[in-house]
Amino acid sequence: MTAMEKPVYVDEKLQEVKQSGRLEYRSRALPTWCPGCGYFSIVEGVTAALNGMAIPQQEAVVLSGIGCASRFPFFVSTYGFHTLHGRVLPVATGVKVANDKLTVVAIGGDGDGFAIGGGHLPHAAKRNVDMTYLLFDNGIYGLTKGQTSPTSAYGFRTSTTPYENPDQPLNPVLMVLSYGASWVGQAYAGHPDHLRQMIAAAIQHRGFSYLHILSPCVTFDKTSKTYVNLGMQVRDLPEEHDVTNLMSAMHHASRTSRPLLGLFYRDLRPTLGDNLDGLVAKAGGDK
Ligand SMILES: Cc1ncc(C[n+]2csc(CCOP(=O)(O)OP(=O)(O)O)c2C)c(N)n1
Ligand code: SF4
Repeated sequence: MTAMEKPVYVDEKLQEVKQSGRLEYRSRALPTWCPGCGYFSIVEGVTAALNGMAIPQQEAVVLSGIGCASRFPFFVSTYGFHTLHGRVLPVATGVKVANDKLTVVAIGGDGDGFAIGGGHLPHAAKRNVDMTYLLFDNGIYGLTKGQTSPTSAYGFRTSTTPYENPDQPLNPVLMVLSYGASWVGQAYAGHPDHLRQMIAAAIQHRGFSYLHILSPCVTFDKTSKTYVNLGMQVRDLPEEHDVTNLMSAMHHASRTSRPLLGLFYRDLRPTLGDNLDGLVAKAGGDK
């Protein structure tokens, strides 16, 4: 496979691999997340998507920041590692620039990606680095035992906001659309089939794909983004939504009381790798 071609997800391929008992991409390490954590369905989704796309294991790299979400690389048998808190995107960009053939998946939580790491996302998006960023949004800092995060709901009580969160939450999907990401989608850990399809579609996209995944923290959030509440709130993007229409995507993203699931926006344009190749050619060098 060359850097220009992207692997295609085929459901039959996944079923075939499952029946043969050769399911790859599962590491021997069992996830250490709390029972019921939404992240379990994300690891299933990523494993299934990579198997269904038949990406050679040695060509996949999964990187993360720090947090419960960021434990992820331990649970898949690809290359990969924890970077620093909030710093997954610059490291993932470096990996992709060093070897354009790799399928690069970056992972982090809402604290990792939108608090300490919030400055990196606009640059990865506008550069159109050919990689996938899976953002696990539980609206809380799970690993450090339940503090308010940038996506915590207004009025949410946590150890750092015992009298209610006085801040409005960020709107990550709207932000990433405005940053110029070339693929933006939203999924929910409680809808595993749709989640798997969205993960596969994000990885298949040639360019910077951002998948926002709503996922309950069952240990530190008993009242806000629970399975019951999210299950009642989420709904699909309207069928008539045109995924090439940025204004329509932003309009739908701004309606946050009922989070919409599906593909908001897709744009095919040169990636960072394409642009760097162009520069090398102009300078008269070899790739
Ligand atoms: C530089 C630095 N600052 C703070 C921390 C402490 N810390 C570790 S994880 C984390 C937040 C995790 O929240 P999130 O990214 O939402 O992931 P979750 O644990 O909810 O999956 C913080 C503040 C750290 N590890 N490094
Ligand atoms: S603390 Fe929350 S986010 Fe972390 S593993 Fe447990 S349920 Fe999941």
